[in-house]
Amino acid sequence: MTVQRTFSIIKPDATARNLTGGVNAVIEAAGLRIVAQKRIRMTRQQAETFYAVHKERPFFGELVDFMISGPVVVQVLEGENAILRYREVMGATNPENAAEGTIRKKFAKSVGENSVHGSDAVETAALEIAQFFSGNEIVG
Ligand code: 3AN
Repeated sequence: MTVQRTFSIIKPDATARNLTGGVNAVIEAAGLRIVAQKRIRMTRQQAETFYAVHKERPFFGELVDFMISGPVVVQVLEGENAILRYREVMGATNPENAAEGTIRKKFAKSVGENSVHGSDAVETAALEIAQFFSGNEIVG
């Protein structure tokens, strides 16, 4: 059994529609525990650092503008195989391809405004968590 932590963001399209609780209900029903959570307004610098791997992609500017357009909720989720499990729970990047019952199928508006982010690997999860939380803010 591998208990992991992953980093999650509830994005501005979801906070704008008052869906924080709706997203959290899906997360908790999937057996993931929210061990840290805060609502913040990301700065441009924070968003550019966070999405640095996508810097050369054509949608980078649009993505950063979107992520700073409203409040987000940053979270640490803990559970068995949490990284992969949360990616299953989120569903495909494009909500048109997302499976029934996933967060993106239920709530996402488009491939850009897709309601949630989740880390894709152990290394990125650790880096992303460290960008937004100090150790004493995470209570498992
Ligand atoms: P995921 O969030 O499923 O890991 P990535 O890593 O391919 O997907 O993309 C990161 C973020 O970039 C997505 N969550 C989405 O908000 C945005 N994005 C991806 N593809 C596009 C696109 N074609 N147009 C606009 N935004 C996009």
